[in-house]
Amino acid sequence: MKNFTTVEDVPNPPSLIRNVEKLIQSSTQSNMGDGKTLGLLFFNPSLRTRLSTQKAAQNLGMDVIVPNINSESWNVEFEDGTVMDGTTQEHIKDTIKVVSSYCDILGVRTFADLENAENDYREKVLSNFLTYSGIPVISLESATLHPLQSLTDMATISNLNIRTPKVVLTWAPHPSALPQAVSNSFLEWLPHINADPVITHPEGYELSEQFTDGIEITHNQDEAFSGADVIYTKNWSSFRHYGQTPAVEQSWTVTKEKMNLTNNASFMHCLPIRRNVVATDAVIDQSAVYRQAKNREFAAQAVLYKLLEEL
Ligand code: SN0
Repeated sequence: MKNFTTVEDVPNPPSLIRNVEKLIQSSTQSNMGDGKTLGLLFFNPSLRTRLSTQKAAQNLGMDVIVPNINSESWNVEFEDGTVMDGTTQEHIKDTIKVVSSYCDILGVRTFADLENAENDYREKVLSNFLTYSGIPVISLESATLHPLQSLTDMATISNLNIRTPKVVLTWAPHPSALPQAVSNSFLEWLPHINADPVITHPEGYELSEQFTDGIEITHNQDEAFSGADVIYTKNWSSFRHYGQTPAVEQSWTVTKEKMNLTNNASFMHCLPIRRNVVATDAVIDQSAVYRQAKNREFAAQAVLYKLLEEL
């Protein structure tokens, strides 16, 4: 494996998912990463991704450097050919070339601007890292995908040991516009485990067909929840009316009453979660979210291991 930015970078996704499951069942450490340095660059906030990836690197004996790029560094210019006589001081190309010269693997969290679908979906910022770093790149969430989260989610679902679980991806409310990255990525990885997927969202919140092709979609959340084994909850803004948040009539908040329609389903969410907006306290407090968050460490460890093997 050369990079980890999409499931398409992974030669054998089921095998990588199994490696994460093995670490979930029995965590291990190794000296595979001795003398190697992981750099982590965050252009958007992070708690779990940052800490779990640092911890994973430590488990493999790596050193980690995490520059605070937003507040303690120069303002980064992302546009090519700009006359930089304004507020930006350093071009992204230069940042990448310099930071990668200190590292063996580079992780980066970019962001969706949610204004121009074309820019986001061609991964305008992340693609610079693939072009200029010269070392393996791990996506710590990009404009349109979050592969470390999805790898975690697949292993967490597989680890439930349900033969073909009914897995529901449900839209839920949120006070601001969020990217489609977590949901796109979840759908991109799902074919690599045994699952019977259903997507439910209000009209106007269709995801890109690139990710939903062939999957059952219903606007009736109750119907989707019926008999479900996993309720994977996420808000996203509209893809078609890019970044917009059209009004929704009925309540899509995940409640105890809705969870009662399921087959005692595990409630999953990538966190951070807006309590009593996305789901109620009662749902979150009895959910799989903390297990899921812990499993982020094992997903990052399995990915780093694979990249280290090929250095
Ligand atoms: C991010 C997202 O992609 O939806 C990160 C998820 C791992 N979530 C948020 O930005 C939540 C922000 C908020 O206002 O609650």
